[in-house]
Amino acid sequence: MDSTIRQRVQTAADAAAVIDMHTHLYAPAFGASDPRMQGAGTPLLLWGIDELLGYHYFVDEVFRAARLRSPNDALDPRSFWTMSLRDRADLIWRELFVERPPVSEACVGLIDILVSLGLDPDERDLSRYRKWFSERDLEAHIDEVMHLAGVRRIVMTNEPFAQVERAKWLADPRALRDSRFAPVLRIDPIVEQWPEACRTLAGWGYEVQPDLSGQTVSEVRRFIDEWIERTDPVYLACSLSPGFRHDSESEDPAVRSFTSLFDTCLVGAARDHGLALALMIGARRSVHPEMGLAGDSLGPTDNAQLESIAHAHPDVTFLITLLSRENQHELCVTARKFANVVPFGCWWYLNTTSQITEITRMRLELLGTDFVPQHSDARVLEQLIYKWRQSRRIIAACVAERYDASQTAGARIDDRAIDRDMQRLFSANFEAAVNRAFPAN
Ligand code: FIX
Ligand code: ZN
Repeated sequence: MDSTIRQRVQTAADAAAVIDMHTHLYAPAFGASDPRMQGAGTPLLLWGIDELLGYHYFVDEVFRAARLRSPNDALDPRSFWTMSLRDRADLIWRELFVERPPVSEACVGLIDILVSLGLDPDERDLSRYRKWFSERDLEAHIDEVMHLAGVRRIVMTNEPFAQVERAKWLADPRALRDSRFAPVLRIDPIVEQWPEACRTLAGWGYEVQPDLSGQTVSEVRRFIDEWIERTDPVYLACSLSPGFRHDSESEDPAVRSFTSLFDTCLVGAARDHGLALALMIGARRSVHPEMGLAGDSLGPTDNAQLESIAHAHPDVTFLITLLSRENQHELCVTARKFANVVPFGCWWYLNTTSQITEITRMRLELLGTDFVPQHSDARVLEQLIYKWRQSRRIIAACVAERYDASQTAGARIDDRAIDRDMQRLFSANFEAAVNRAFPAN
């Protein structure tokens, strides 16, 4: 490949400020963890070495590592969760970073974070890191992390069914505003756990019935409308299990009720408020319940369901990410058929070097540059650094390959076009999909 094109694309990618369209990070006003308190309270914005090591991507890794290293003394999930965050972090550091070289994607990512922050990644224990983080000023630290990651907006995942978060929004929504963070209204329980959501909504005073009779559908809409008003989200979101079925004629009452709530309440609200709807499909939750957040697995979904949704609602934009590798090619084809489908990100188990490379190549070949190549899904602030450095590098390399092919065929690619494409991939395609501009802070 022409090495100058590779360099030109990397330079443009490095200069492009990212809108990170899906994270689990929160503005500090929601309550932040305190590196000096190691896990006390129920903070929403997580940061610091103990939270980084407590990340659920390390939790499943540490169980495997500990068992293979010492089969007769395997770690038990129940006792693991009775340990303090600090003790869990010590254990994970020892097993995954001291006893062996860090190799997995998440392990290499943590090394990248430490080095980027100017720390020596070769410490035997965490004391120096703990001291370093405890001396940071959170506000300045957020700015520095965003600068290192090249991120100009962090899109949150705001969940009105989560008690701690709900209380914050009910108390004072204006106090939660922070120009670095953008809200998203995520309402999985309405479609994924309707009987339970129905009880909760009834407890909050909405006139809802499990069989959707009476005022139920309009009351669910009232709930969503109120939360749109309260949060001013940049899009609506929900996650669906891989086996979801969208069929208003189904003989299965649960499928009919899902379809009715989905079409009337979620899509209806998106349409009426001019919002895009993001669907994150494919997580099989709690296959190993004792593992907590690390207990979720995945499965392939039936793309025909997605196509029926996209066809039924041509006036609504659907931002789609699928968790199973097996679904990625089909999603590109679905997006070619339905311009209201915008594939985004390489989600969770796909956020690895090999999978980002494979998926981004495929998307560029089938969709040109009309998609949103990545989101970080960061749960701990500093993860923005490694997730975006790595994705930027891979996405730039994949785009450079396509320019190289284009040049070989005879096209001329100038620097302005490269800059424009990088802007589109890292921010403008998302802005177009949600029909909103996010000026630099
Ligand atoms: O549903 C989601 O948004 C998932 O991304 C998370 O629930 C998951 O735990 C995660 O953090 C994946 O990266
Ligand atoms: Zn997520």
